[in-house]
Amino acid sequence: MTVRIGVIGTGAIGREHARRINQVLGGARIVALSDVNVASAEAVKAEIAPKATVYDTGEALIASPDVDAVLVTSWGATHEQYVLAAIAAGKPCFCEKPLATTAEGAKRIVDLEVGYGKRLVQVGFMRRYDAGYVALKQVVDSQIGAPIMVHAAHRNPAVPEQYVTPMAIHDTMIHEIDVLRWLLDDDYVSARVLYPRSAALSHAKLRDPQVVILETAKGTLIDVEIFVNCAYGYDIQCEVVGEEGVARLPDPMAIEMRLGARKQNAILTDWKDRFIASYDVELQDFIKAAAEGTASGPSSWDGYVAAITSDACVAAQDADGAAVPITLPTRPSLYK
Ligand code: NAI
Ligand code: ISE
Repeated sequence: MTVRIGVIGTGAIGREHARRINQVLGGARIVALSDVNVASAEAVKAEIAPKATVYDTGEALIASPDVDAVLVTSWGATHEQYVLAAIAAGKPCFCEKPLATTAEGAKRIVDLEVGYGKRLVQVGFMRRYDAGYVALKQVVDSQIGAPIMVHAAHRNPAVPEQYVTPMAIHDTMIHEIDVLRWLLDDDYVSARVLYPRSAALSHAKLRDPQVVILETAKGTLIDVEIFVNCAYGYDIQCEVVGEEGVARLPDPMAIEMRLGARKQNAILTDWKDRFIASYDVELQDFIKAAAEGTASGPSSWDGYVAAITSDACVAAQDADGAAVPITLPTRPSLYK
């Protein structure tokens, strides 16, 4: 079966995902596109999916009998409405992070999916599909003893002017919030935020860098440095300290050069390149499950837990270093 996919939101990542579905992956093709910026949808049609139909609204795309499954890659604040519409239509839906911009919104999605009785939603937490994180998890699960601490860093070379302090959590660190919970098979119980002095490239509405300290139910302490104007590159670091050893996420492969009296390796500068293979694997997983009318991988529940944790971290940004508790509701059996 070829899964007929519609993409809502044809900006940076929507275009990338459309490209990989039509040009890299198997089992699916893009048949529908929609964007509030119609010119953007038309451009993706012209360059990537000439046979696709451009729809006026995301709702019309979801309702179309020609569309089997939906990719939601529009701005975060619009995700909830489209995911709810896809579930109501009984169509598998891949939603980029965040699942919703509030925990209440994510809960509405969980409730609707639970009522439907079958998983239909996969959230775009692609790091769970990254070969480095998968290898790290194997070692953490079996070789270094119980995890005690995690030291992580999420560095972007630069962010747009409109990026402000809370976005460091719900736009950027949300990836660590999900992947570390998966890596440790644990849940968070509290969050604290500490700030060093702001870096020179920051501005009045962005405190950068910041350090978030998460404590888990099993007593692991996690520190995550978020530094979104680090200037030098796109750099994702993660080290797990266990009772018997330490394991570190590998850097992406890079040729070591001896050149101009220096020993050097290039560092990537863009998330598109750093996680290019992970996006391929996550979407192939989505296509496989969608062909069977369901979804796998990171679930609505994971998106909901990430939203609850994000809210606590954002509250902690204004709590002068005090711990903000994180309390999770009971996990519905659909997600066990
Ligand atoms: P973007 O701004 O490049 O593209 C978003 C597109 O959505 C724009 O073309 C915009 O016109 C369209 N749009 C906005 N509201 C819409 C609506 N109501 N209906 C239809 N289209 C609408 O943004 P980008 O970087 O592509 O991000 C999109 C989403 O993907 C965000 O939620 C972001 O957090 C997520 N993302 C995930 C990444 C990952 O590593 N998993 C990386 C980058 C983005
Ligand atoms: C972007 O939306 C992503 O998801 C990237 O992975 C992250 O590094 C960046 O900070 C976000 O803006």
